Amino acid sequence: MLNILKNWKNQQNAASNLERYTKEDILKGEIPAHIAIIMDGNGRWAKKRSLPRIAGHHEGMKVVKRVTKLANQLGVKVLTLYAFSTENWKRPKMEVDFLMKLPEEFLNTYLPELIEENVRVKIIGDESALPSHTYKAIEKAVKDTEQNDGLILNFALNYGGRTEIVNASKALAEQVKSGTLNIEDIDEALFSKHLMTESIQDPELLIRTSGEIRLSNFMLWQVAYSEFVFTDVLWPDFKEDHFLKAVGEFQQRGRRFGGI
Ligand code: V07
Repeated sequence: MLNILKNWKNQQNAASNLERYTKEDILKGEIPAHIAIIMDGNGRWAKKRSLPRIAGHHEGMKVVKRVTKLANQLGVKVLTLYAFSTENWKRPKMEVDFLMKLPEEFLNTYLPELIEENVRVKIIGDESALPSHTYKAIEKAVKDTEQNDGLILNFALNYGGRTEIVNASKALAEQVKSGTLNIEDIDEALFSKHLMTESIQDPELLIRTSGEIRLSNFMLWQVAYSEFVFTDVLWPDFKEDHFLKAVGEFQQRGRRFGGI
């Protein structure tokens, strides 16, 4: 009985924000193996400071490195970050051009450290449509980190969730048409293998920053059973404390998969 009361009290403290989660606290609980993040609020962060939107994107890039380092220290296996959606091409050309230079700047600055930290870089999304300078830098990073078996830093770049599902359907339809696959053998496991995440497990935790409460076409299939944590913090302000708090919130939730 005493334990029940203690647990209840701990939960109340955590829920009421009284408690600051430390890395040590978080490491005592279940660490989500895969965390996905919609890094929103870069433009708004810049606007608040009367800076151009690109200044927000640039600041956001630095946060990517900090969060990657902490996720790796916590023992997270996969960190998927929504860096550029298929809809983002509609932004002003100048902003798109700037965004397409960020992967190179990020890798020029941080790739040696990522290698040091045993991080493996992966990409989901249609890379073929990226400018060749962007594509080449990313491919080099993917290749240079192929042997690393620490955290997988998975960037969603020119990614769209519906297109991903449509493409998986097309691939399976082709196999049925050519007689190499029976319709009866299509199940969720096989379908999953034809998504761009392939062998990567589904995220247990999805975080979206900046107060927007929607999915925006991100990992539609994969987040079927994920816990969602939404925070008002803008991505460039999202620091270690906020990341620990999101994981702490995940740890407080009872995960049931529709069972009891
Ligand atoms: C981008 C910074 C983070 C906030 C969200 C938008 C702006 C890192 C990358 C990146 C991508 C691939 C890669 C290495 C780094 C990136 C874009 C935008 C397009 F291999 N941050 N970041 N790519 N932002």
